[in-house]
Amino acid sequence: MDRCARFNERLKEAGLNLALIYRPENIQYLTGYTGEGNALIGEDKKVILTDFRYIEQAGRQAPDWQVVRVGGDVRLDEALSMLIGKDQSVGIEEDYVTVAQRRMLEKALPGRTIGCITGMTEQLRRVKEPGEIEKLRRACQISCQALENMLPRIHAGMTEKQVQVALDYEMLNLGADSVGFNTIAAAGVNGSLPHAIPSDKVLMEGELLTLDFGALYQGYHADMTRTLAIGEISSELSKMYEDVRVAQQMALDAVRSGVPNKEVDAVARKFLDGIYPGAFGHGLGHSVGLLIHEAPNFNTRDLSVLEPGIVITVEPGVYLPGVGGVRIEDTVAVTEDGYDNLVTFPKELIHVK
Ligand SMILES: [Mn+2]
Repeated sequence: MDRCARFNERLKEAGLNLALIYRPENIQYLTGYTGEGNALIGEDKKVILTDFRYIEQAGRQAPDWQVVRVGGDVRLDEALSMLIGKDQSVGIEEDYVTVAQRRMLEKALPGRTIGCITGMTEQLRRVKEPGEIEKLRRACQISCQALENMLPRIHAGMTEKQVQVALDYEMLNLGADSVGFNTIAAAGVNGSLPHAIPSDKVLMEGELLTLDFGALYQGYHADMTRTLAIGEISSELSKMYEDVRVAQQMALDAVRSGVPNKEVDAVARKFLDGIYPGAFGHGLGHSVGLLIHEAPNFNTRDLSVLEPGIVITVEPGVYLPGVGGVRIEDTVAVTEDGYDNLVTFPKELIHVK
């Protein structure tokens, strides 16, 4: 069954005739179209509503969808009042649509029921199709190759920002559509900030350098982290690296279909909390796809169970203020009896000059 058919089945179960989609990534998932606008979907309806700038693009990317031009002479509310029957109900993503947009709909669609489809498309997006996994694999390959290419150029004396630019350049040069998110390059004491913003700080001998980055490829996000050593580092930092590497491997070993997500988180957490109490303060991982952060997650609260086709990160870390930090992250596709690691870059500690 194709995505639209599966979506329509859920829509029917929710007792709704139509859904008006606002989230760009959900529009892309259901239609293939990546521009601005809305999608209206139902049993006998596949309509993309957009303005002049995107009419041709929508036709190319979503050939079996009707494209309705809005803007200019035709307002969105007028188009919707014609497309949605007086006796029909329509669902919207209540967690995304603004109050103003909802008021517009209520005014444009008198008498129609406006229902909620929050999470309906996201539910379908949890398990990736083989074609999606291959796009994620390509995104990860580009990211791994980018790091390999720029590794010989990393050295003490350059700044975090210079590292970021070099890594981003390599990803784009290797065919990434763009970077999937702002690259993190955090050296020395900045490494204790899990989401550090690259600064003018100069890399120094004896420091760790955490690189968290990922290419965007055909809409799909890679996510990987490696921590490198600048020259020789203290035994304290070496041990910290090794402990995180062991925790990451323990978590990977726990990944397989049927395992509760929070159990995978617990494996790494128990190990790291035993050595560095409170120093691993974030979840072990998150799914990736059309967004960099998707459900399900590896954390203490996620109640779901792993299934084949879930693509999720495994990224334990230790963060010690004033000392630094280590994080190691792979993106893996869950399989029946384990996982397929989409990130192939080695994890033995690499010392750069
Ligand atoms: Mn991540």
